Amino acid sequence: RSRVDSGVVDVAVVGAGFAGLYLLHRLRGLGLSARCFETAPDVGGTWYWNRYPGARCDVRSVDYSYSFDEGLQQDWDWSERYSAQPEVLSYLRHVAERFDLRRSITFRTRIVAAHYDEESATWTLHGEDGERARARFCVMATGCLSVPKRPEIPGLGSFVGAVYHSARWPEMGVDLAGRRVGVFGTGASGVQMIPLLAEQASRLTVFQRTPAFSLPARNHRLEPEELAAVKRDYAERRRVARTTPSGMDLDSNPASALEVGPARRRAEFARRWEIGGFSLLGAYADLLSDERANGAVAEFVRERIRETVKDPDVAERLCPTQYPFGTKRPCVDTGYYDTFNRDNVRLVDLRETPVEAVTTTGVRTTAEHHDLDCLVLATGFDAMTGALGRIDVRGRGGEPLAARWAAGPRTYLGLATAGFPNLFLITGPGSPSVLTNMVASIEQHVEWTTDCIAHVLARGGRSVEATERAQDEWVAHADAVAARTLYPRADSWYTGANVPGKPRRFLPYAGGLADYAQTCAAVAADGYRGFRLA
Ligand code: NA7
Repeated sequence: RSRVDSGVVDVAVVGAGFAGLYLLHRLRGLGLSARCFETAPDVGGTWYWNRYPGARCDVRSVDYSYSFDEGLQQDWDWSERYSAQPEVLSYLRHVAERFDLRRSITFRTRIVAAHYDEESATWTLHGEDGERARARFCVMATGCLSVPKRPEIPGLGSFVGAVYHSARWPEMGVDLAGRRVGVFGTGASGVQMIPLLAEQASRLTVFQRTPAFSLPARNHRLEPEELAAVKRDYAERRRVARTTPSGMDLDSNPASALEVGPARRRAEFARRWEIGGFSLLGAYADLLSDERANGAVAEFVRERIRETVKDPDVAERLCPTQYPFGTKRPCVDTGYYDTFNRDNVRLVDLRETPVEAVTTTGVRTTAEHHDLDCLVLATGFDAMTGALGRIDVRGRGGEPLAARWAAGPRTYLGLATAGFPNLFLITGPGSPSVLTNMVASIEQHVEWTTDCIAHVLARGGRSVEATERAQDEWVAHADAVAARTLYPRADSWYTGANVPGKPRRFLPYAGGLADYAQTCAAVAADGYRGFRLA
């Protein structure tokens, strides 16, 4: 904190996760001064906070990593196909050391306000403890899943045992041996931790509101030969990834699922189920746009659940039917469905027996009282807009961002928003980000944003701002693209439906990373079309 610069830097960056770290590196390379502010005492962002048992990436580590530096990708050895949180965090610490980034980061500083002053064309950032910093540009690298969401359950505060949220898991870990544990949430976090909680707890009660579609990770240690093969061809692998909608090579089949008969379709689904991870998503081009194609893959997954879970009643309750397959990001698990064959695990279906209240000693549903020693909340996040919404951002004329976005966020390309000059968002609403390999999206955003800033400064410009018109067009385009898919049908954090009172909008851009990146490049090549440069 003592190192807060009282002068004006070129760029202020908020957040020191994957996005913030690369921003610092790139800005330095462009000869610009930058200061980054981070709430946590260390780098890592989402990988700093999410320490729950089983936390790991759902994109292969060799792809869920920076591509910008050949030396880095050659030197770093991932130990597993999907690395666990401690390894991803070590990687980000390594990146911070390797590129000497820590000296530009002010840790333990939560930014609570960012105000633009038109006269000086600068942003002033305010920290929670009175810190102040001024910068010509402000880049929000605040993350899409960084504000944990607790469930609205009456009595939660009265529970006498410990309550842990997945995204605020204690650094020391938690000893659950011999304890009766209840877990709320069967999204990605719940699905990853439930098998491990079941191994530790004397009894595990899973309170499920909506079942997830979960795909087998087929996680394994990466043998030296496998890793060497990736590294031999790393540049090409990255190049191919950048041509895909998801920022990772899923060996996507351009054909429709309806072009082939049921037997061939099933064989293709089965082949990809064996490969594991998101491979199934690439089976046919219309899985996320055609109801019948989607119905076929959804039923295939439900068959795998019924095949794995021995009690048919439990299996049926674990089968998702409430939303199309893939319209919530599928989970990638190790042993999730098998866990429900254990004697010490019980599934409570909250659609049948809703929770009435958390009591001092457990959870009371409409059917019974469950005595518990400890509660785990894997109940997700106020996603995509949550972190930004907690900062008092004011643009031209002192206008608050919250007012502008009262009916839902509006951006141009997910990167900028009209009325807020010199403000950029990394993986903001209206960008493909959360539908893709996040690191690939982050790299594209960081490169575009820093190039734009460098362009403005090189021309002696003071400010750059998205026009209302370009923003309206982008929002209309993003809505039209989403409407051609099944995505908007799910109640999820993609639509804001998991946060009471949040306006319902499909938040990410469903047009895919490759096409989106091309659009962004064309905008830049056209002299930053849709932006007003002053
Ligand atoms: P998610 O995917 O938002 O999952 C949250 C889960 O918590 C989901 O199953 C919710 O059920 C459940 N939930 C939320 N509130 C309640 C209440 N009040 N009662 C019962 N159950 C509740 O968050 P995750 O952390 O798992 O994953 C987020 C992303 O991180 C993931 O998509 C990956 O990209 C990485 P619901 O579906 O709302 O009925």
